[in-house]
Amino acid sequence: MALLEGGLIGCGFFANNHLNAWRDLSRQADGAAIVALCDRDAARLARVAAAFGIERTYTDAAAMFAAERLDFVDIATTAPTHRALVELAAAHKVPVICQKPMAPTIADGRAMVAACEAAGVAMMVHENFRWQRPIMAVRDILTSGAIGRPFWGRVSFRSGYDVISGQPYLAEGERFIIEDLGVHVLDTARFLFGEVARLTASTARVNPAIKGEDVATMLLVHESGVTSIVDCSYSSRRARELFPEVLIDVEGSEGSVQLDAGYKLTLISKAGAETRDVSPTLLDWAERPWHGVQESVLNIERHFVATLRAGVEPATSGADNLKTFALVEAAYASAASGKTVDPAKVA
Ligand code: NAD
Ligand code: 89V
Repeated sequence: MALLEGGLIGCGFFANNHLNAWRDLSRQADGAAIVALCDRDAARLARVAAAFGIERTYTDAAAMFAAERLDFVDIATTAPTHRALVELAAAHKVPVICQKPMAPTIADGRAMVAACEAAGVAMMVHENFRWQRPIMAVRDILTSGAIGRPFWGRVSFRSGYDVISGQPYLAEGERFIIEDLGVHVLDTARFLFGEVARLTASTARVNPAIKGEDVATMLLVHESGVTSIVDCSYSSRRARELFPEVLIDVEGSEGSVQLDAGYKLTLISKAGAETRDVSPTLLDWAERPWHGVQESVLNIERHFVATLRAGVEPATSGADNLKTFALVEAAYASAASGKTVDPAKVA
């Protein structure tokens, strides 16, 4: 079986993880390889191309699409460029995996999905948190029925980690934590508890050196009957720094499951109490504390390739991710108005 051949656009901070994971997948018979690289910063492009041994390079995405016959494109630029690049890929009938957040506005996100649908190409959003091993372990327990019918949950990310030093653009936007990190935890809540009927949010900016909010607390009422609390902070000074761990707590009619610090999972069910270590794998190119996120990049890319080969919709397709985007918009609207918002009514 031939490897699928892709191009990658955007050789910045996070792209190393994409490229390391693609290199792992190029060693699988049914995997994929990146054969062309693009970044508008020529020096950075040359550095990354040399590091990964990729010879075909472009400083202009349109030139890459014109010259290459790609099976897919991986877009690893920041959100303001996503719509134009996804529309370019659609115009060339090239399937896309595009980093989160999908776009600066939900209108842009809808246009991106429409462009790919009209072109008949797959579009997946690189929403990788639900591909983290510990989060998948919680979901497996919920779907197994071990805790009965879930009725309450909490998905929590609280950290004082200096994420701005690696990603300085995060300090500059009117929006910060809900758009950048909250999108992951809101997607995790959807993944675990299903679609959301109502959402209420409160936000704060604690760090004066950034423009947007760095703390958010959200109350979600899910269509399944679960009520969940989704909270995130980059201004938490705590005894133990947990970046980038997501902690999860779920209660059900027959038991409960908790994902605690240090990737410790505790299951209470009719069978009794059980504790498991659900630590992510430390891949040979990964480094702590990022290893869980890095493993999820490999998992999501593997899923994308499998769905392309099978011709089926990926789990976090563009259409699916619009539902998570609606939660982000609902959270900002609720925080601004002080009212509860129905995500289905987000304009
Ligand atoms: P970055 O600014 O470090 O890198 C972006 C790169 O894209 C830069 O090298 C820039 O020159 C290039 N670029 C921008 N527009 C371009 C264009 N039109 N054509 C060619 N090159 C272009 O950004 P980053 O921190 O690597 O983040 C990239 C994306 O990854 C963001 O959307 C961010 O939210 C996301 N991200 C996701 C995770 C995750 O866990 N899923 C983690 C970190 C970052
Ligand atoms: O950029 C991001 O997606 C961040 C993190 C660094 C935690 O992955 O949320």
